[in-house]
Amino acid sequence: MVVTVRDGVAVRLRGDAEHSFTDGFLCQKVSRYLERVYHPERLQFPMIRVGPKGTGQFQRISWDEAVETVATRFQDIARSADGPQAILPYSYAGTMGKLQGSSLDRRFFHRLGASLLDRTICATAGAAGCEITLGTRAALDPEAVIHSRYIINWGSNTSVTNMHLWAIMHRARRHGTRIVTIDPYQSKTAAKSDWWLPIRPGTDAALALGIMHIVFRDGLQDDDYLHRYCLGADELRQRALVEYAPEKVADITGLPVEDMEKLAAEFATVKPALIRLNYGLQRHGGGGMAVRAITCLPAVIGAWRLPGGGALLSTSKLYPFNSAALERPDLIPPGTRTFNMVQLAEALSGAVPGPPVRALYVYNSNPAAVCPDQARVLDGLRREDLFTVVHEQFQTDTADYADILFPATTQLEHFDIHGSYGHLYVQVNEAAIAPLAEARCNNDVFRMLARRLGFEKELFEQSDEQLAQLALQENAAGNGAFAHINVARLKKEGPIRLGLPKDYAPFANGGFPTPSGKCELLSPRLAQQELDPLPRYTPPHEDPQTRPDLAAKYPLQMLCPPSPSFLNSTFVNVASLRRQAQSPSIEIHPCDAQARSIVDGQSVRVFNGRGSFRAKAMVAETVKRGVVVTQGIWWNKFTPDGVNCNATTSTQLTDFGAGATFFDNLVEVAPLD
Ligand SMILES: Nc1nc2c(c(=O)[nH]1)N[C@H]1C(S)=C(S)[C@@H](COP(=O)(O)OP(=O)(O)OC[C@H]3O[C@@H](n4cnc5c(=O)[nH]c(N)nc54)[C@H](O)[C@@H]3O)O[C@H]1N2
Ligand SMILES: Nc1nc2c(c(=O)[nH]1)N[C@H]1C(S)=C(S)[C@@H](COP(=O)(O)OP(=O)(O)OC[C@H]3O[C@@H](n4cnc5c(=O)[nH]c(N)nc54)[C@H](O)[C@@H]3O)O[C@H]1N2
Ligand SMILES: [Mo]
Repeated sequence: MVVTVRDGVAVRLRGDAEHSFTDGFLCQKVSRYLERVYHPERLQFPMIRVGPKGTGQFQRISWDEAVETVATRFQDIARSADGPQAILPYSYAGTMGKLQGSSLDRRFFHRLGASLLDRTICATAGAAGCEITLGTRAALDPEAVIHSRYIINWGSNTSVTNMHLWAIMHRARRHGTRIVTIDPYQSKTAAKSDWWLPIRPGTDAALALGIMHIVFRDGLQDDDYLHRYCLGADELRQRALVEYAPEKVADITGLPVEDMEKLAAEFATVKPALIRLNYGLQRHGGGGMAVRAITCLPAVIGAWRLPGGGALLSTSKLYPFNSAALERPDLIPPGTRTFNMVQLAEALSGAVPGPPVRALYVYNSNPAAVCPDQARVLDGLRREDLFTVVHEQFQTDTADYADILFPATTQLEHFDIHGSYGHLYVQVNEAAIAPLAEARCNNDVFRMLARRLGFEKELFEQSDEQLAQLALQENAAGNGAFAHINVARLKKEGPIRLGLPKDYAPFANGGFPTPSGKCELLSPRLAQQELDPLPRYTPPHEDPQTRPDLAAKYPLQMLCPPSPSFLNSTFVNVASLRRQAQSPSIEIHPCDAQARSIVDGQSVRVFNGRGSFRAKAMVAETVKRGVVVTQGIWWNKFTPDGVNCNATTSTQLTDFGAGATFFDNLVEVAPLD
């Protein structure tokens, strides 16, 4: 972003036309970022709760008072019999900057001896699935996608969630590239693709194995690549041929055999073929295994050989940031317990062994809106004996439950350094304007708290620029990608590409960072854990085929991806974007609507055993029969009945990576009025 400042006021914000990857384009939300910065409801001062918990009534106090209150309470808890592990930090993606996202915060809580947080709400299932097969995240040079000739968007709403990559796909299309989307929902991406394959939710691993069956049956595999660079090709071939015949896969996935035959033949013969797999397909009980199975496919057909061929999930691992130097995990007291962030409901209800959680410190996150099983999360936040600190830009649903509320800076008001999970550039984020009113950045607040608690100066009295330099000292696995990058150059020149070759194709000649050095189609590590060493289909937790008991009450599979107008729950309070998103809705197939006497535009109740929320029915063939889709993530306070879709989602975890299963959710829909 390039910001024009006049007399200390940001007057214009636009994309950086010199940024090689984003090419000057901002998505519609971020192009409205100034409306957030100067929003009349920005939090300006520290505040203390004056009304009952959750009612959002606060009174202004000074920073000194606020810091003193928090530090005293943390100290009391740390010195009590419960000890510091009764304090739980909670953060995620508010800012993904290396400094304001994960540096002094971690140091502070490690030094304090607080409980640890496993940040699983988004990406860990896919990370674990990739790790098993490839030894790292599935990645290739996103700029090389211009060379891809067959592109599968698999559980990826690329045109919305990753529009800069979509622009490249679109350019590739001018050279005849075919774009396919595999998604139970006719997302914007599916609608703009050459072919939409409406798969049944949570069954992607079965489809991947079905494709392998056809490839091996018809001799379309790359035997040379399999022989040189893969482990377990024969075993995988047997598994696919014997257990995943197209007819069986058709029953599981709901896709016709002819479509699978065509997909497999095209994928294996049009070169280079790219699978852009993203997060949608991970949010199911078998999400880790699905990613493991899909990331076997490029090796089977040798797609990694050519630039633009292979699979792309995230480029984050290509950045050798020295996270350990920033976060100092060596400060963690041995034996410290870890909470899974998806299970905040359980953490706050005392279901986890050890001392009760008596203090919660939330920053960069809005759990009251984004966490699953919302009713139980809110019950926890309502606990009178829980001391909750929230550091926020706005009075979100979570901020309503704070005891102490700190005002946070926006991206325009603080310094940071950024990698990416969608391209290969490093950049610094310089402050364009001074912090508004009394807002402070995350690191400044941890510096103040550390000072008050008497923590070591050498740990906390480092400037953000010094921390940025530390971040660029490559970690142990460093590959020289930062060799030519330093803070001074970043400030002067803007975004700099990692030191990786043009059209970087990491596995063109094997070199997988697994223990065997090969693509592990068969995983000795899984075998050692007495798990199935080969990819397989693992049904969702809540699947009508395997849970007919549950489906008898709640027959519809509900997906709840973010709305194109919002960034998870960020931007929901920007009026122009909220108007665009209209109101919570639920898309339902005409047959399913008719069976329930639901007409288009009608108010309905969506519910299951965990909770319910109101939405407006949109009757259309944009969803597969048996599937409903609601776009999130609304702030509860902007919905008709004060709860969003996470009232129905569950805290069950994925098979690998202990990730969230937001889209693995059986519900029923009933007309209102
Ligand atoms: N505009 C916008 N962009 C964003 C975000 C945002 O909130 N708004 N969030 C950012 C973040 S944090 C993330 S993690 C990424 C997410 O990026 P994506 O993964 O692309 O986004 P989602 O919309 O969550 O999921 C993609 C698609 O997966 C489909 N899907 C759901 N279940 C299944 C399944 O079982 N199989 C298959 N094949 N498809 C399935 C959904 O219908 C959806 O259309 O986007 C980032 N970009
Ligand atoms: N139903 C459903 N739930 C989901 C998802 C879904 O698809 N469906 N997606 C999941 C995914 S992929 C993700 S990544 C999570 C995201 O969950 P969160 O990480 O909670 O993301 P946001 O909802 O964007 O909330 C981030 C908050 O951080 C604040 N913030 C921004 N910058 C700063 C800062 O510098 N300092 C401080 N202190 N605060 C700041 C913003 O104002 C915002 O309120 O949600 C998950 N929840
Ligand atoms: Mo995410």
